[in-house]
Amino acid sequence: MQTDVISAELRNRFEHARRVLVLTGAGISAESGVPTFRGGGNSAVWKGMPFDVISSARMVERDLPAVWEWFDYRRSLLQSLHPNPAHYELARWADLFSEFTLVTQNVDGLHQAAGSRDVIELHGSVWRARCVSCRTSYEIVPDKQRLDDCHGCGAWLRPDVVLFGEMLPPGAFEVAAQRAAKCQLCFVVGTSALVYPAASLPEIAKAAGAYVCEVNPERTPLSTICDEVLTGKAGEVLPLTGKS
Ligand code: BJW
Repeated sequence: MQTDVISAELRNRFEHARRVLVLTGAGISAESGVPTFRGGGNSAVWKGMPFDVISSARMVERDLPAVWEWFDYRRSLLQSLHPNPAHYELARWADLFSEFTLVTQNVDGLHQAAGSRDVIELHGSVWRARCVSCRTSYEIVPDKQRLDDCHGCGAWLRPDVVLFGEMLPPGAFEVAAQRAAKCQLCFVVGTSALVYPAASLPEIAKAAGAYVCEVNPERTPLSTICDEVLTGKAGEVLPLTGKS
């Protein structure tokens, strides 16, 4: 990847922007070895079930143990994986702008592992469990047995992730949308931009006058509204922006 993929216009905006928002998706973790859901013409499948079946509110009601098995498997994969240069670059960006907002759809915790703070997790985290009744949240610690039941009320625990047909965590999207409406520069990194309301954030930013830039090896439905599309892998493209 050549450094000239970053236009002079983008370099200039990156140099002078004060409020920057980045929305990330599964593609930013692909170079760490985390499988994406879609992309490359394929869709993730678990034991013959498409991911939008196993990762659905309906499946939590019908077969919570199967849902746990799917997320236990994903956590076991993550234990041996590490952040990649894209995660580290975004962690660095927090110190470059007066207001930097990192919004992720990812549930893998790799932004935090790279040092990012105050990450807005729109779709929750595989590293937490949540009570189906009182919503108490429990951290899941690597190599330690996770709890099955809530200490407080005794109800079942479920993965603290946002499945299809479920509401996002209270306030998370609202804060992200406010920041999107105020940002001057918006990056959309490694997302197929098919899942809403997350995919509306760059649309909000664009409508409010921000310069919107996509980083993805493939085009997405958002590509047409972006001011710039950087075709490539996040771990190769993001470190080229060049502000220090
Ligand atoms: C690289 C790369 C590299 C590869 N570098 N890039 C408006 C219209 C239509 C429908 C709706 C709507 N509003 C809401 C809906 C319903 C639904 C929805 O959006 N459906 C659409 C799919 C049609 N949304 C919801 O249900 C949401 N809830 C909601 O809206 O609540 C209100 C409500 C409730 C009830 C009824 C109605 C409304 C919740 C969505 C939750 C999504 N959950 C999941 C699963 C999380 C748990 C788990 O991990 O299993 O979140 S689905 C899955 O998709 C996961 C992801 O976060 C999400 C987005 O995927 P992402 O990140 O974009 O990944 P991929 O795999 O799709 O794409 C990877 C990309 O990376 C590709 O483009 C590659 O090219 C690229 N890539 N390598 C850079 N190296």
